[in-house]
Amino acid sequence: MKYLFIAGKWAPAADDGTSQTINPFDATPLDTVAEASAADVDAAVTAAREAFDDGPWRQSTVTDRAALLAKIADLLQRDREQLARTESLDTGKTLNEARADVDDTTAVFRYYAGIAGSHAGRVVDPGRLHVTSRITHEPVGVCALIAPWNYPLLQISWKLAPALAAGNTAVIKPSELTPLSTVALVGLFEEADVPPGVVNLLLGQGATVGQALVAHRGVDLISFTGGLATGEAIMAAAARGVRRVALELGGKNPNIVFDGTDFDTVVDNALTAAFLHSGQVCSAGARLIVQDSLHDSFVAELAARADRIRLGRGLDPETECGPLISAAHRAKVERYISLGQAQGAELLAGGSRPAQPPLAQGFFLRPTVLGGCHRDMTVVREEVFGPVVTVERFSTEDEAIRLGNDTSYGLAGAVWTSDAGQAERVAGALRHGTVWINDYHPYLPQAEWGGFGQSGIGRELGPSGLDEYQEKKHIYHNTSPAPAHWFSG
Ligand code: TXE
Repeated sequence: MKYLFIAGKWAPAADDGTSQTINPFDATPLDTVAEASAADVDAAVTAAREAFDDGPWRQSTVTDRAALLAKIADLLQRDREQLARTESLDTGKTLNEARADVDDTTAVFRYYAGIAGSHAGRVVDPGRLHVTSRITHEPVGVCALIAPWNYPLLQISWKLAPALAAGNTAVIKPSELTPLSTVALVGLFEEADVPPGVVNLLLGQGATVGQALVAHRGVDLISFTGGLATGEAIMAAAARGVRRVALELGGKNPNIVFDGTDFDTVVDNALTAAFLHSGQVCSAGARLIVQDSLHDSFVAELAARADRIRLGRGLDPETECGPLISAAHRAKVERYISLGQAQGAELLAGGSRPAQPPLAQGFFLRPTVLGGCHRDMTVVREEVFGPVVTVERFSTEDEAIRLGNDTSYGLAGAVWTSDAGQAERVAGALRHGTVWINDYHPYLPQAEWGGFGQSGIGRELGPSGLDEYQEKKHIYHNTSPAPAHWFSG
């Protein structure tokens, strides 16, 4: 049984509500989890509010906060194997990927521990005598941090580490589908003696617990990663009271391949771009855009290799791709595949569920390649978030750029070319928050991550990821006050 963590204490829901978390590999129950009530949401926000307004945390130094984050990084590494196992069971992803997630999470805590003290305000030269002027960085207050199910541990940490580095308090809510690694992370905070109320954990459904959390007027800032429709609803909720909001809402990411690059390298990376974690990645290279002269051989090899991807249990070292997160999500992905075919796409690989046991019990879907695609197809325009890659073709550089930018999203994209000038031209022209040249998927804690267009608002990671959680205050000090003489009376 997993509990809520409010004001430094683990507790069941006030009304004793619970739910089950499910193993997507075989649809069996994994654990029972408290399902927070409205009273719990209020208690968590109140605890965070009191810790921010009156608790010892407000008096903490940046050195204290950096030490806490560094301690969490150490504990994450101590528990690496166990955390990776938990994440793999809960999400279905491979153990290797889950280990990489724990390492990336550790790196994020270390990064913000490192820059917390150096990301200070500044002294301003006011250009006049008897005045000193400075900009100070201050925490925003109580932060509601809401994470999705594809990278549970990592996504919450991209928010929590900078929020705490800046001196905020937090109420965190993982996805109801994958709460287990976040519960473990909060356990590490407890072990590291985080003061009560600084980190609070709510568990439960988005439509009830998430919604009550973002509507709560004790919350000063909401940071959310998830789907577009939910992001729009959260932005509307944040408008009440003009609360700060940061959103990461996924993408429809172009992966542009020019002729002349090493064939095997590009095919191999196109598979990783599209099918890592069964394509349930906000930056997945789900939209392949391939130059005419290369197109046919490229697509044939891609489809052949997609067919050979080994599906299985995340904990099995032979597995290359796990299941999708839920039956409902798989059904949504399947609808996109059918719609794509109805609109003229050609099914070149996958498109069906594996029939053999034990995979037939879980939420598996075979890696799917759709050829002959064009921009008007729904499957090309909307985020599918599954193991589905669509292939379009182009002939000129201008056409590739036009296609790459022909999306209402703008999270990430890649260009593969052996021409350095072309690489820079295309990367410069793409309207996406991250552009990879001759690579796909790597990111750095030091480098900003976020989207143009409807991929979101704000940036995570890098110094901007800390800025999100800070107010900037100008302090103007007149050291020799005198009458202003605006009024004579
Ligand atoms: O996510 P939701 P869903 C995309 C992907 C997917 C679609 C829907 O295309 O198919 O989103 O996925 C909480 N107020 N991404 O429905 O609903 C919820 O409990 C406050 C992209 O699973 O956005 C969970 O913690 N919170 C993506 C979190 O929001 C609410 C990652 C995400 O759930 C809420 C995942 C509400 N009204 C899906 N409703 C990415 N950007 O990486 C839900 N939640």
